[in-house]
Amino acid sequence: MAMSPTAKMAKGTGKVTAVDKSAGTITLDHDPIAEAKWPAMTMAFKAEPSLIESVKVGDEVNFDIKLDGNAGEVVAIAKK
Ligand SMILES: [Cu+2]
Repeated sequence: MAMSPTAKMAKGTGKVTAVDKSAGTITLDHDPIAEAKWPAMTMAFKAEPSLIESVKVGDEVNFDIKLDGNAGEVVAIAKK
């Protein structure tokens, strides 16, 4: 998959508040992410099915995201 010129990586921490396998998303109540200039918020991220299946609602997690504008894709996620 081609990465856009604006895509960059960031690390974050937070809590899983929803997982949606059909939509292909993980919703995270995340702490501030300096690389994205984001305050703490709850938002949905795209993620591969194997990552979506690796977490459940309520998990406290560390994650890596690929940023593209105001959207992000989770590329790695692990329980704290
Ligand atoms: Cu956010």
